[in-house]
Amino acid sequence: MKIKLFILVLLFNGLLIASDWSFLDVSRIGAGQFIEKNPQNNGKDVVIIILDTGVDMGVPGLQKLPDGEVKVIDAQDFSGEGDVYFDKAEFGEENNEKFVSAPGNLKLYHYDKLTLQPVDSIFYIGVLHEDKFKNSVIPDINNNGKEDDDFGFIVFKSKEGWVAYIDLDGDGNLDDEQPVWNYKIKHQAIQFRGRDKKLNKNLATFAINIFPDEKRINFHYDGSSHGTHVAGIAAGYQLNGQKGLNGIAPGAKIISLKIGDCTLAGGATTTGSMLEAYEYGIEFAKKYDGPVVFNMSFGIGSEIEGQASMEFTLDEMLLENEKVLFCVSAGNEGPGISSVGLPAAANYVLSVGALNSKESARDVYGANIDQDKVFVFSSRGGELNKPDILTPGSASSTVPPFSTRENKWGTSMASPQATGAVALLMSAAYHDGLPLIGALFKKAIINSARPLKGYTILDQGAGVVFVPDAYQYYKKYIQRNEHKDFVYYRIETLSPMNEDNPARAAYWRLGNYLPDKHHKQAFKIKPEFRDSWNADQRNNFYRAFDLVADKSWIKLNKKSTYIKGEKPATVDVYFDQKQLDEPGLYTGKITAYRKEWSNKKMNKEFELWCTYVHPLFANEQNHYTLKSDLIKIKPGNVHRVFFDVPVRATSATIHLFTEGNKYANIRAYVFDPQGREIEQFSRLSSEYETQETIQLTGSQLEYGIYELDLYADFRSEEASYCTYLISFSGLEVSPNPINWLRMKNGENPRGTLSVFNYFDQPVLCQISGEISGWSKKTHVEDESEIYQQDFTVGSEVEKVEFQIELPADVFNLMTDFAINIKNYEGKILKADGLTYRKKKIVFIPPASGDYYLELIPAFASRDAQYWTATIDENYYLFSKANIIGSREYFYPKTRKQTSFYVDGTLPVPPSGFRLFGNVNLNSLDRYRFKVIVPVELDAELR
Ligand SMILES: [Ca+2]
Ligand SMILES: [Ca+2]
Ligand SMILES: [Ca+2]
Repeated sequence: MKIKLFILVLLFNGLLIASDWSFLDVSRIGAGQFIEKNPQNNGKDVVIIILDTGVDMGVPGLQKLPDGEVKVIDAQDFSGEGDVYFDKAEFGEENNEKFVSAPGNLKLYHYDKLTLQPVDSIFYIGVLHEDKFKNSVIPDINNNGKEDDDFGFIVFKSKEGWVAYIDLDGDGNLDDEQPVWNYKIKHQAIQFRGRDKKLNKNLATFAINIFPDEKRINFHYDGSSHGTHVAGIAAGYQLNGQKGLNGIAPGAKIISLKIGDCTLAGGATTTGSMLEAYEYGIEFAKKYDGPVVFNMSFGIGSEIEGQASMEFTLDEMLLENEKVLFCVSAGNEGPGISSVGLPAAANYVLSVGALNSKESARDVYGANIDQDKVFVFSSRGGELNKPDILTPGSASSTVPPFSTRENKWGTSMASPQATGAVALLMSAAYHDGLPLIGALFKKAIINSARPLKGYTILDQGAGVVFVPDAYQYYKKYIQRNEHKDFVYYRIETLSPMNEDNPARAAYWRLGNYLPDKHHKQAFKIKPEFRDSWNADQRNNFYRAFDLVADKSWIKLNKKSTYIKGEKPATVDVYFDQKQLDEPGLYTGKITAYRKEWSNKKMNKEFELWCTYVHPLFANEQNHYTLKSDLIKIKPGNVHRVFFDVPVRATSATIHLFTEGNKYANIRAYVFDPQGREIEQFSRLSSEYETQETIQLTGSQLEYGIYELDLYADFRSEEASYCTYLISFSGLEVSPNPINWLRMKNGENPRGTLSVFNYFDQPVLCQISGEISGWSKKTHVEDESEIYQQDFTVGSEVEKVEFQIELPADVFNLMTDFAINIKNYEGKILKADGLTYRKKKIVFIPPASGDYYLELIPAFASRDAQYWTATIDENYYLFSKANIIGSREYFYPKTRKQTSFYVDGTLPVPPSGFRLFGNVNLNSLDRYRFKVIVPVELDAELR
């Protein structure tokens, strides 16, 4: 009977509801089916709080709820982007026309003709200069062809409260304008306008908030389209005016909390903006008599997994506010493992990875994949038991009118799917009179998720969300009173990869070593009690679990365990090395079920994740060369290769080859031992690039296990084939760096090198190089909100490269770190930001002249904003001085001296700078490698 009903529902859905709209897929997670069955549980009475770049409440799809009421009920800006300050106005009169004015030239006429007047005769006046938007994508906010309009406004306290009149058409008159209130009072969406009505199109929507105590008004808007897109996925209703084209929870209301400044790259957060937005949202949730869920499609890379300041704060907030739940995008730093971002690594948030569903792949991208895939970019777990789940990570959704990018992919698109799912569950629970517990919604979603075949837990967590099942689980949890006795679990275990910081999963990526019988790995499972529990409840807490490992190589010291009071349970494990002989990635988990119930997936309490990376080893037996057989990769799949960097290796070269006439459309990614991508774009194609080489040397090569990921584009029609060969060299060069040249009048500058070949193969190398230009290193210690460094580019300079590096523990305090290069008109010529603690930025100046570099750290909290960094600036000259060396054999285990000279004269660097360049040892044998030795010449050392 049940099976029949299920089929009927599916057919019914197919005919009538939004499941056909695969551009914004609401079927894959069962949201469409859920609403079809319970139309009142469509998110109604739930408020979704969106922390993003702002939400454009004027676009079709975000204007109203199914019952006709307004959808976006509040809009606040914590980024400071839309702040404008005002002052007390003066009064004047000209040709019998009254005006108020501000110091400077601004005059606003006809204040006396407004319907509302101040209770105390005091007007405040300010001006929004269009110039403020010069670094945004809409520098002409009223579309009149000019980018220097001024929009004056007045603010005063009327008998109905604080109100503003804004000269939206910039004509200096106020009597053609309407009174505007704080957005949440009357939900007024406003637009600036030119005076030619035909040009009043594609305008962004603004909302205001007045802060009289600070003499500040804020203009909230979405200048990037990211937040509007996210809002449409979570809760859009009749997108583009189309009946049936909805987001996941069309009945939910939205609050937009803007944390990203759209004039910074990627809409970066600013100091405190994320935290203040969460605090505002929590205050709202406390007062609101209904369910609240947060979405944050924001984040950066994790340097020390799960140990960032913002992550601790989010976990604390969830412990204190058990009604709510935060959904966070896992990050787009995949497909390497150990790449889940900050703050998605927070323990108690729901971290969401991105699914590429068959239907969306077909209808949005015209791709025919054989099954649902995890999107290649989706961040993966490692030291962390994250991501939690998957939801579709691509969509065509709402965007502001000025934007044409309605199609986007990213975990940013997946997170609002999960948020919408939570909203549906909360809406149903609320209408059914059930208690609302964020952690139990999370548990229901995770336990009912459906794993995707062919993927590890590090790729997908529990798998794909399925709302109808999640609701059955939630009801069951409430029925057995889990809302009264649930606890949070904090899992701690040692991770040697994480130095002295505890990890949340067993993660072994250290070559051959792994926990064995004699050196077991201890997991501690600590209960974290709800703030509302008293001492007795804490002391008397007792809970017992059955432990079940899903892989036979995971060996447990016990079959069950318990927690009593605050004392953690401990579980020791080791890995059976005999079963881990083949190189590759091994993942498995131990699931803990409540002892009093059956070992069904509904009763999962927590999981202990185990990972062992068995790399390929290069050594004398294989002549430090790793060679693959033919590899076949289906469209949308990733083939992972882990390789260990042998001791004494000074370069690693990855060669990729297509095979005969076989098809290939492959993108290669390389991740360092910490899971950070090495930025070297590499594509292998049977049509164009039939061979590719990736060189790792110098600072890009460290000891440890690298991950090479070969990804076949999901839009390909057929499988891709390739082979790889990875070769290492053991040429140790001294001095390193080269910091001295012999200078003699009438002779070329000369240098000498000593080379020792540690490996077992003779190599023939051509020595060459260049003096590229001049450079300077600056150590920054700063506390200001913006750090500025001026620089001058002469006509001899081709490009400037900045390398910015922060200590890991400093990076951990941040939510973003924006980087701008500006000219002295304040125009941003290059905008970027840190994903991890290091980044290289190349600036090609449009002309010689003066510029400045701006570093804008965004700290999680407003206290403790001290930071340090180093900045290397390298000026590359148009005319480089070539370094000429000889061709040399380097025999195994022997040292050899060789020399080189600079062809021509050395450039003269400005004072305070030194010359830089490099000497390369290019091997001439079949598998070319390159050892790069930096040259750094101080003026006095030449
Ligand atoms: Ca304009
Ligand atoms: Ca006007
Ligand atoms: Ca990592």
